[in-house]
Amino acid sequence: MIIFAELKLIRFLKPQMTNKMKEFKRNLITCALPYANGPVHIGHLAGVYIPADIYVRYLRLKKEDVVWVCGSDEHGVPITLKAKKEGVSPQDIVDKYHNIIKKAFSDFGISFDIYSRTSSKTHYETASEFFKTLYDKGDFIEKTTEQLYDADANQFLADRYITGTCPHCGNENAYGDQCEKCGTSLSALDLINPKSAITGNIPVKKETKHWYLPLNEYSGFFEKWILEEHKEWKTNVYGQCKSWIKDIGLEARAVTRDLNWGVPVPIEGVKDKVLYVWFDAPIGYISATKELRNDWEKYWKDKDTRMIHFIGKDNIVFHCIIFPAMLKAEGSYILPDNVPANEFLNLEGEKISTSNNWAVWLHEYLEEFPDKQDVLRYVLTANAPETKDNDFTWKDFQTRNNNELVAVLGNFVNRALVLTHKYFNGIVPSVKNLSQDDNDVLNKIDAIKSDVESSLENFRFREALSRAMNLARLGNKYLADTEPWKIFKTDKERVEEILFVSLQITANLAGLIEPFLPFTANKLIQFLNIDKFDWELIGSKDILPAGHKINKSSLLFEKIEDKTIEEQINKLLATKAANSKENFKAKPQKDNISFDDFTKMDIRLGTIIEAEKVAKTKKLLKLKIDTGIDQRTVVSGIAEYYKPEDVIGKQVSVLVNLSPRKIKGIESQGMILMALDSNNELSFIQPDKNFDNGSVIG
Ligand code: B3M
Ligand code: ZN
Repeated sequence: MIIFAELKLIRFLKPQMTNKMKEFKRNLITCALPYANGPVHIGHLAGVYIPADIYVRYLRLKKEDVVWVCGSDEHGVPITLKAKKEGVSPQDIVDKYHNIIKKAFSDFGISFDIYSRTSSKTHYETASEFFKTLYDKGDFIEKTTEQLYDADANQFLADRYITGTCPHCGNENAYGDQCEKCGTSLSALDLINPKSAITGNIPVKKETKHWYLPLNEYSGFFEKWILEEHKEWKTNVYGQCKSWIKDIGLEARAVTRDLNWGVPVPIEGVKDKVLYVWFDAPIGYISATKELRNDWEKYWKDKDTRMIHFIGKDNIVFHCIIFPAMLKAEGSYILPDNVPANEFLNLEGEKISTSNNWAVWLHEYLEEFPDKQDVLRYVLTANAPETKDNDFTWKDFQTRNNNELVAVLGNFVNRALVLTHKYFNGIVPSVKNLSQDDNDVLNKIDAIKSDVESSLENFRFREALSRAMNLARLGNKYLADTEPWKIFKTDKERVEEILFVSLQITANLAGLIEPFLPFTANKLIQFLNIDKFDWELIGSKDILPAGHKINKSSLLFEKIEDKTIEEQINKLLATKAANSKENFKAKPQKDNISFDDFTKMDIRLGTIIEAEKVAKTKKLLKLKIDTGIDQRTVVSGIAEYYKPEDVIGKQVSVLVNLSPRKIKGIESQGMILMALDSNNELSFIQPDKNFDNGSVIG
């Protein structure tokens, strides 16, 4: 092993630091606390945890002071609803999922400094104290209002206990706190046609007392703090804040609920009320920091700390408005410097849905692709929903693995290492003087590093990754241009130079890709037989000194075959089929008709005796049918469901007195009756015995 601190470094111009980076002494990074009511999926990773992990790993490599906190959100109606559904206690639910989530994150290299939970003792104390401070200072408004109540369940219906139609977009399945379709945050009383999620009852109204945070009093503050002073926030984030502050308008928000699962309201004499989950959950960031460090206050109360919240777009209002209002009201805390929220990731064109099992679950992915954490990290970063919703497809997963990770990164590294073993016994060759071309190539490393830095510092992780991959592209091009395998016999000295340069690129890659692909970076470091090194060293031309021995290597990535991808797609298709079956709702009945109307239709049994595809169409089959009356031609739109050879000989029901119509130039004399099921499958209507053709149906 060699120690880098002892290496003589060749210094280049340092990339420009943003002013932001200079102003702060330390960083506090938070990630949305996932509800512990289910496992985590690729949407969570892509939207929040991978970008944050990249950012934090980068800061750590730069030797910045950084603390990264997260944990499970264990309160709120999503938990109690799930417990009810599974017939267990809320505590059972959070215990189960907290552990599953924590393990999934750690398996994917998500390197939180602490992954805590909001059921911890420290959190109960911290959240209660926080509320009490605001209460004692008179920061809340106490109000008795009518709220929705389910008399059968004997319970007030807050947040997700109530569903109804969203007043903004008409989605019939909006929740009492939020419409997941248009992303609007709602209050239960806004919903049209509200229904209890417990009993399905139409709720009644009943009076109850709650404590409200008067957000309206903070409008002026938010206009200045966000709209004037944080114009650099991502457009999606800034835009949503602006719409809240200017268009929707800030109103007082209740921060307590009539529930029995959560942090009890810490006011003497108040019973059966808890803190609203969105009041206690962000305080979870503070509790987690307290659990992690004795000097936690430095991270929360010193203006030299830069706080950044990584979240998904549905959490913007809570992190940009409500939590900052709480912090401001309390008075001793800092506010976030940035909130780089992402949009949503869809799966194969459809919204990821936990209830419909329309997701790629992280623990399941690892069962099928063990040791391929970095492939998923790569694909989810390259395709991250940074500025708009984006789609994860298995095909894209395969293409990016095969064409980028295998063909670019893996290919370059493998060639550099294998050739070094083959020609020089795994020893870094010594070189006398490099050519201008060689120096040009090595000088580009520092330029690529600066590009990556500037993308990372602006939270543009897709761009950062693509720029980091430019170093592997540079290496590949260099090997393709110099072709050492062709000249080894004639010009060994030149090959020494080429491999020296290639090995320096490989070593630089090990540093540059670490934030994105930590597992791969670790492998590279082992192959190269070096220690993990700081960001500062990236750009150096001699990370690997001449004479250094590298280890044996293996392939960094392997090709993913079509068959593997098909299996994943089939799994999703099976989910889709099961969902449509479960969600199938028969169409409403049509208007009544008279008996005479019905008897006008002449429906007979007939047998298909000939069948062929109608040329230049996808859907049509031309059939000859023996109707018992005659043999006639019927054109039918069933070609996507049946092959011609499969329908010959089938007895079917035919409407024989439908006026003939020309379809694609063929006269169709009747119509075959078909049934359509929940999965859009078609089926013939057939007799259960073999009957005579021409038998009347009616
Ligand atoms: N648990 C909502 C969510 O998972 C919520 C985040 C809390 S962050 C303080 O989207
Ligand atoms: Zn809506």
